[in-house]
Amino acid sequence: MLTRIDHIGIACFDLDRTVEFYRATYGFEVYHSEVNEEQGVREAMLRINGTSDGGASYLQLLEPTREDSAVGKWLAKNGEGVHHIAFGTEDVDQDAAAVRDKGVRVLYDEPRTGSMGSRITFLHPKDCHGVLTELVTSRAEH
Ligand code: CMX
Ligand code: CO
Repeated sequence: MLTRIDHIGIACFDLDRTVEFYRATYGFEVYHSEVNEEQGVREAMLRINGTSDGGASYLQLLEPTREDSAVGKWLAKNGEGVHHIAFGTEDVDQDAAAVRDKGVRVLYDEPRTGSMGSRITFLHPKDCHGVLTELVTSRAEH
């Protein structure tokens, strides 16, 4: 069951400058940062609030590490902005299977590693009314 908005993924050209914008404008601090080479991103997670399922909601700021990555390609085409939305679940395998059964393309056969050791998969934006959609189970949940 999807129980929260885990994060909003925001593509940017310069992670440090974008982090500084969110800090100076809203007072949001970096909760965690990492490079995910498989996804081709350098990212910063800004924790916005805790949620009733024991998880939390974040902004995920994303700078591409290479031009041919998903975020790199998207930035070249669209410029900066909202790249994807991620729903949190305690069981990404089960929810991905359920969505696949409804005819939505799930991009990975098995979930891959996301922020902070989470397990993630993606639904094709063309099957989701134009929204690239991620499903995520955070490490604490499995
Ligand atoms: N939101 C909405 N639509 C998108 C999109 C996005 N983020 N990215 C691509 N599209 C659309 C394109 O506009 C294009 O539409 P048109 O054909 O109408 O022009 C279509 O999807 C195909 O796009 P593309 O530029 O040819 O890109 P690809 O098909 O090579 O890749 C996708 C698209 C979704 C398969 C790829 O971005 C992907 O695998 N994404 C999942 C991984 C990811 O995004 N990782 C980064 C985040 C990591 C994290 O969250 O931890
Ligand atoms: Co994400």
